[in-house]
Amino acid sequence: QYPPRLNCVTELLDRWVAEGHGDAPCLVSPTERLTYAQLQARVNRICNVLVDRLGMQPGHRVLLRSANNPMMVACYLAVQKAGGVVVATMPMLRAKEIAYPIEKARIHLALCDRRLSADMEAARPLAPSLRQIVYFNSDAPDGLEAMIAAAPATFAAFDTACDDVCLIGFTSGTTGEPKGTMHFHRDILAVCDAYGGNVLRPRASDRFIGSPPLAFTFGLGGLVLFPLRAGASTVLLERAGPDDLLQAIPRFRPTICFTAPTAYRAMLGKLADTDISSLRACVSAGETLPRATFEAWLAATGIRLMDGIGSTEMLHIFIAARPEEIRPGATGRPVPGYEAKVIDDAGHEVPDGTIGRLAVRGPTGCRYIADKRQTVYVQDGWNVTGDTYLRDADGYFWYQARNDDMIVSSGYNIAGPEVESALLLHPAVAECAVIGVPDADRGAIVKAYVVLAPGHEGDAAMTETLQNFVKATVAPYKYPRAIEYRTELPKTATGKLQRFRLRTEATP
Ligand code: 3SK
Repeated sequence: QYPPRLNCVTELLDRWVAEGHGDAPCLVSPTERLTYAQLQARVNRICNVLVDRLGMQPGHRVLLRSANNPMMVACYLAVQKAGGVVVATMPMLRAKEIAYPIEKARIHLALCDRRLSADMEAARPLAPSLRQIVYFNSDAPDGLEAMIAAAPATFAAFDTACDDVCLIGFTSGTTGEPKGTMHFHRDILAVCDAYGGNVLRPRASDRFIGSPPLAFTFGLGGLVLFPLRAGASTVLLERAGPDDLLQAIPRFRPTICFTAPTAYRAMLGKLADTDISSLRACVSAGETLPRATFEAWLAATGIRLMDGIGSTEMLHIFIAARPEEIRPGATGRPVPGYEAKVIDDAGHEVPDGTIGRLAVRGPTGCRYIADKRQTVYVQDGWNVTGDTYLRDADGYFWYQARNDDMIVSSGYNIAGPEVESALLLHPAVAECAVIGVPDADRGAIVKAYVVLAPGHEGDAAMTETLQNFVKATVAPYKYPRAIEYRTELPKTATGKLQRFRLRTEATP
């Protein structure tokens, strides 16, 4: 579908300026606004600096470290336009976690927001491959802004092949040890055209907003790739918790929001004084969307949350539904261009209505750098994502659990997330995680870790109330026999619950 020679930045950015769309708004932040033409000029200047002053060659991998802001986006696009490979890292990572991708991907050059310099510098001794760090959002004489001031504002995109790698996304998933996933120039356009073009269908008049970091491909797609592919604009917020989003929405009047179910849930109680009428579409991913959150958001805003499942390995969302096709509680159907099926442990497809492992294939797919887990993720040409699903007779996929979140108790299969969804329907529950813990009689029992909403007490009476509530909401055998109250739950940098940490604690 894509030409053999392709640089994705030509299609995402240069094309718009060439077609007379250069004066349209592109990047908006609380401190800066850039049109397409202004972004292109900045990207070109950075390209010239990368090539002429920093010695970057096509194929070189460049580490990017920053919160979501216009300079981060300009650096991201410049590395790819000059033929390099972006390796973006979550802003909150510490020295050891920064050193890991540097060594794994053998990175020589880092572009880093100066406000993240402490951990970046602390990573240097742990990352011998790294030769140079250039800081941006900096007024230092050797900072990137000083370097680009004198650089030309024109640059011809490097003539990359459509299957040259342009992005390595690191994922720690929900089980530890990070893996680097490689993506091609054509993959970048493929996710825009598959999910963006068929499901989200943005227009040039749209304005995107959201919370995920651009280092997480969910955020990269929702806040950079999809808006730019559509000629639309995007709001970049360095701090984008639920309260920050609720402040920014009336100010910037975005039309499309990308965030996680927990953030929608947190915003729900605070909508009364906030004008969010500019929003027309809200995408929820990164974690499964509890039906209660879908219903409550619909009742409060009139908007049907668009659930989706993606992965860093697949680059973006591969199962979802258009708003008019949503079945509350189901993730959706394969995004056009992707195929999905449910398989058993031997890899055979199971009949509709049977719970099994999700396998998917399409225009994007998993390519780990030097990692034995490649053969676990890709089996017989299918990407086996680690999620347990059921497909119904109409082809809708219903999330059950991560494969390791299924609890077998007294012979019953219990999906931890289903019990979580039931608990979340109770107004006293702010957040929860459900795991199986070993039990001499039952093999395992269901245990819930609960963060209570303000004003509630985690005592024996509350435990009984929540247990009875779950018994009345789902099949009674699924109720949590143990409940522990916490002030917070372990999560990955991208906000996914790390149930494995709770399992490790519970099974020393
Ligand atoms: O669901 C996810 O975790 C995800 C990961 C990468 C890109 C997109 C999504 C939704």
